Amino acid sequence: MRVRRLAVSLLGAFLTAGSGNASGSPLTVEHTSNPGDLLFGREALQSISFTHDLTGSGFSPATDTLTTATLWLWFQDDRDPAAEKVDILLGDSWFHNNETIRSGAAPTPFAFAVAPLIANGTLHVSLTRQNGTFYFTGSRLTAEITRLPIAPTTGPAVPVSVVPEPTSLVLLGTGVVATGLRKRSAQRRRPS
Ligand SMILES: [Ca+2]
Ligand SMILES: [Ca+2]
Repeated sequence: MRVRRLAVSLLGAFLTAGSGNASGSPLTVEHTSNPGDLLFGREALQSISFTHDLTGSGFSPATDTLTTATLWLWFQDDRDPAAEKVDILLGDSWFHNNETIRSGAAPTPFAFAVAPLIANGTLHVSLTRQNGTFYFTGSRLTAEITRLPIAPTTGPAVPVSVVPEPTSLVLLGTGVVATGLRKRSAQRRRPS
Protein backbone atom coordinates (compact mmCIF):
# COMPACT_ATOMS: atom_id res chain seq x y z
CA MET A 1 0.00 0.00 0.00
CA ARG A 2 2.85 2.37 0.93
CA VAL A 3 4.71 1.44 -2.25
CA ARG A 4 1.65 2.14 -4.33
CA ARG A 5 1.20 5.51 -2.61
CA LEU A 6 4.86 6.33 -3.28
CA ALA A 7 4.50 5.35 -6.93
CA VAL A 8 1.48 7.61 -7.26
CA SER A 9 3.43 10.49 -5.65
CA LEU A 10 6.39 9.93 -7.95
CA LEU A 11 4.10 9.85 -10.96
CA GLY A 12 2.46 13.04 -9.74
CA ALA A 13 5.84 14.72 -9.25
CA PHE A 14 6.93 13.63 -12.72
CA LEU A 15 3.75 14.92 -14.31
CA THR A 16 4.05 18.19 -12.40
CA ALA A 17 7.65 18.61 -13.54
CA GLY A 18 6.64 17.81 -17.12
CA SER A 19 3.89 20.37 -17.17
CA GLY A 20 6.21 23.30 -16.48
CA ASN A 21 7.69 25.74 -18.94
CA ALA A 22 9.15 23.07 -21.20
CA SER A 23 8.91 23.97 -24.86
CA GLY A 24 5.53 23.29 -26.39
CA SER A 25 3.94 22.18 -23.13
CA PRO A 26 0.51 23.48 -22.08
CA LEU A 27 0.26 26.15 -19.42
CA THR A 28 -2.78 27.51 -17.62
CA VAL A 29 -3.25 31.23 -17.08
CA GLU A 30 -6.20 33.06 -15.62
CA HIS A 31 -7.44 36.55 -14.88
CA THR A 32 -10.09 37.35 -12.31
CA SER A 33 -12.27 40.42 -12.06
CA ASN A 34 -14.28 40.91 -8.91
CA PRO A 35 -15.89 44.33 -8.87
CA GLY A 36 -17.26 43.77 -5.36
CA ASP A 37 -20.69 42.12 -5.39
CA LEU A 38 -22.50 44.70 -7.50
CA LEU A 39 -26.27 44.71 -7.13
CA PHE A 40 -28.09 45.12 -10.41
CA GLY A 41 -31.61 46.55 -10.43
CA ARG A 42 -31.22 48.90 -7.52
CA GLU A 43 -29.05 51.97 -7.09
CA ALA A 44 -29.68 52.55 -10.81
CA LEU A 45 -27.07 50.01 -11.83
CA GLN A 46 -28.14 48.54 -15.16
CA SER A 47 -24.94 47.76 -17.02
CA ILE A 48 -21.24 47.11 -16.47
CA SER A 49 -18.29 46.54 -18.79
CA PHE A 50 -14.81 45.27 -18.05
CA THR A 51 -11.86 43.63 -19.80
CA HIS A 52 -9.96 40.50 -18.93
CA ASP A 53 -6.28 40.70 -19.85
CA LEU A 54 -4.23 37.49 -19.81
CA THR A 55 -0.99 39.28 -20.64
CA GLY A 56 -0.78 40.33 -17.00
CA SER A 57 -0.95 36.66 -16.01
CA GLY A 58 1.90 35.26 -18.09
CA PHE A 59 0.35 35.06 -21.57
CA SER A 60 2.55 36.40 -24.36
CA PRO A 61 0.87 36.87 -27.78
CA ALA A 62 4.29 36.62 -29.48
CA THR A 63 5.11 33.11 -28.28
CA ASP A 64 1.85 31.61 -26.96
CA THR A 65 -1.13 30.04 -28.71
CA LEU A 66 -4.48 29.68 -26.98
CA THR A 67 -5.69 26.08 -26.90
CA THR A 68 -8.86 26.60 -24.88
CA ALA A 69 -10.33 29.52 -22.98
CA THR A 70 -13.32 29.58 -20.63
CA LEU A 71 -15.07 32.59 -19.17
CA TRP A 72 -16.86 32.02 -15.85
CA LEU A 73 -19.46 34.54 -14.63
CA TRP A 74 -20.96 34.39 -11.15
CA PHE A 75 -24.31 35.94 -10.22
CA GLN A 76 -26.40 35.67 -7.07
CA ASP A 77 -30.13 36.23 -6.75
CA ASP A 78 -31.18 38.15 -3.68
CA ARG A 79 -34.02 35.64 -3.21
CA ASP A 80 -36.99 37.72 -4.30
CA PRO A 81 -39.85 36.09 -6.26
CA ALA A 82 -39.00 37.84 -9.52
CA ALA A 83 -37.08 36.17 -12.30
CA GLU A 84 -33.55 37.47 -12.97
CA LYS A 85 -32.43 38.04 -16.54
CA VAL A 86 -29.17 39.43 -17.89
CA ASP A 87 -27.75 40.17 -21.33
CA ILE A 88 -24.14 39.09 -21.81
CA LEU A 89 -21.98 40.54 -24.58
CA LEU A 90 -18.60 38.86 -25.14
CA GLY A 91 -16.01 40.44 -27.41
CA ASP A 92 -17.53 42.76 -29.99
CA SER A 93 -20.41 40.64 -31.21
CA TRP A 94 -21.03 37.44 -29.26
CA PHE A 95 -24.38 38.24 -27.68
CA HIS A 96 -26.28 36.08 -25.17
CA ASN A 97 -29.74 37.53 -24.77
CA ASN A 98 -31.91 37.31 -21.62
CA GLU A 99 -29.95 34.63 -19.79
CA THR A 100 -31.68 33.37 -16.65
CA ILE A 101 -29.73 33.68 -13.42
CA ARG A 102 -30.23 30.54 -11.39
CA SER A 103 -31.13 30.83 -7.73
CA GLY A 104 -29.47 28.99 -4.89
CA ALA A 105 -26.96 29.51 -2.13
CA ALA A 106 -24.10 28.62 -4.49
CA PRO A 107 -25.51 29.03 -8.00
CA THR A 108 -23.81 27.41 -10.95
CA PRO A 109 -21.77 30.02 -12.82
CA PHE A 110 -22.20 30.69 -16.52
CA ALA A 111 -19.37 29.15 -18.54
CA PHE A 112 -18.57 30.17 -22.11
CA ALA A 113 -15.89 28.80 -24.45
CA VAL A 114 -14.33 32.04 -25.66
CA ALA A 115 -10.98 31.16 -27.27
CA PRO A 116 -12.02 32.54 -30.72
CA LEU A 117 -12.97 35.88 -29.14
CA ILE A 118 -9.64 36.58 -27.47
CA ALA A 119 -7.38 39.01 -29.34
CA ASN A 120 -3.87 39.69 -28.01
CA GLY A 121 -4.82 38.06 -24.71
CA THR A 122 -7.77 40.32 -23.94
CA LEU A 123 -11.53 39.73 -23.78
CA HIS A 124 -14.12 42.46 -23.38
CA VAL A 125 -17.27 41.66 -21.36
CA SER A 126 -20.49 43.67 -21.00
CA LEU A 127 -23.41 42.76 -18.69
CA THR A 128 -26.80 44.47 -18.89
CA ARG A 129 -29.75 43.84 -16.57
CA GLN A 130 -32.99 42.85 -18.25
CA ASN A 131 -35.16 41.84 -15.28
CA GLY A 132 -35.12 41.42 -11.51
CA THR A 133 -32.50 42.31 -8.95
CA PHE A 134 -29.29 40.32 -8.52
CA TYR A 135 -25.67 40.49 -7.54
CA PHE A 136 -22.77 40.15 -9.93
CA THR A 137 -20.06 38.58 -7.78
CA GLY A 138 -17.16 37.83 -10.10
CA SER A 139 -15.71 36.87 -13.46
CA ARG A 140 -12.79 34.65 -14.31
CA LEU A 141 -11.08 33.91 -17.61
CA THR A 142 -9.12 30.66 -17.63
CA ALA A 143 -7.01 29.67 -20.64
CA GLU A 144 -4.75 26.82 -21.61
CA ILE A 145 -1.90 27.89 -23.82
CA THR A 146 0.91 26.28 -25.78
CA ARG A 147 4.26 28.03 -25.71
CA LEU A 148 6.58 27.90 -28.69
CA PRO A 149 10.09 26.66 -27.99
CA ILE A 150 12.53 29.52 -27.61
CA ALA A 151 15.23 29.37 -30.31
CA PRO A 152 18.79 29.65 -29.02
CA THR A 153 20.23 33.07 -29.72
CA THR A 154 23.10 32.90 -32.21
CA GLY A 155 25.13 36.00 -32.95
CA PRO A 156 26.62 36.84 -36.37
CA ALA A 157 29.65 34.78 -37.40
CA VAL A 158 32.86 36.52 -36.37
CA PRO A 159 35.80 36.14 -38.84
CA VAL A 160 38.76 34.58 -37.08
CA SER A 161 42.33 35.53 -38.15
CA VAL A 162 45.18 33.47 -36.75
CA VAL A 163 47.99 35.67 -35.49
CA PRO A 164 51.17 33.79 -34.56
CA GLU A 165 52.24 34.29 -30.99
CA PRO A 166 55.65 35.95 -30.35
CA THR A 167 57.09 32.61 -29.14
CA SER A 168 56.05 30.94 -32.41
CA LEU A 169 57.68 33.76 -34.36
CA VAL A 170 60.97 33.28 -32.44
CA LEU A 171 60.92 29.51 -33.04
CA LEU A 172 60.11 30.05 -36.73
CA GLY A 173 62.98 32.55 -37.04
CA THR A 174 65.38 30.18 -35.29
CA GLY A 175 64.36 27.38 -37.69
CA VAL A 176 64.96 29.56 -40.75
CA VAL A 177 68.38 30.65 -39.47
CA ALA A 178 69.35 27.05 -38.61
CA THR A 179 68.33 25.82 -42.06
CA GLY A 180 70.41 28.60 -43.69
CA LEU A 181 73.47 27.74 -41.61
CA ARG A 182 73.16 24.02 -42.43
CA LYS A 183 72.96 24.81 -46.18
CA ARG A 184 75.99 27.12 -45.99
CA SER A 185 78.02 24.57 -44.00
CA ALA A 186 77.18 21.83 -46.55
CA GLN A 187 78.30 24.06 -49.43
CA ARG A 188 81.64 24.70 -47.69
CA ARG A 189 82.26 20.96 -47.24
CA ARG A 190 81.61 20.26 -50.93
CA PRO A 191 84.89 19.97 -52.92
CA SER A 192 85.18 22.74 -55.49
CA1 LIG B 1 -35.56 35.92 -7.90
CA1 LIG C 1 -33.64 39.06 -7.22
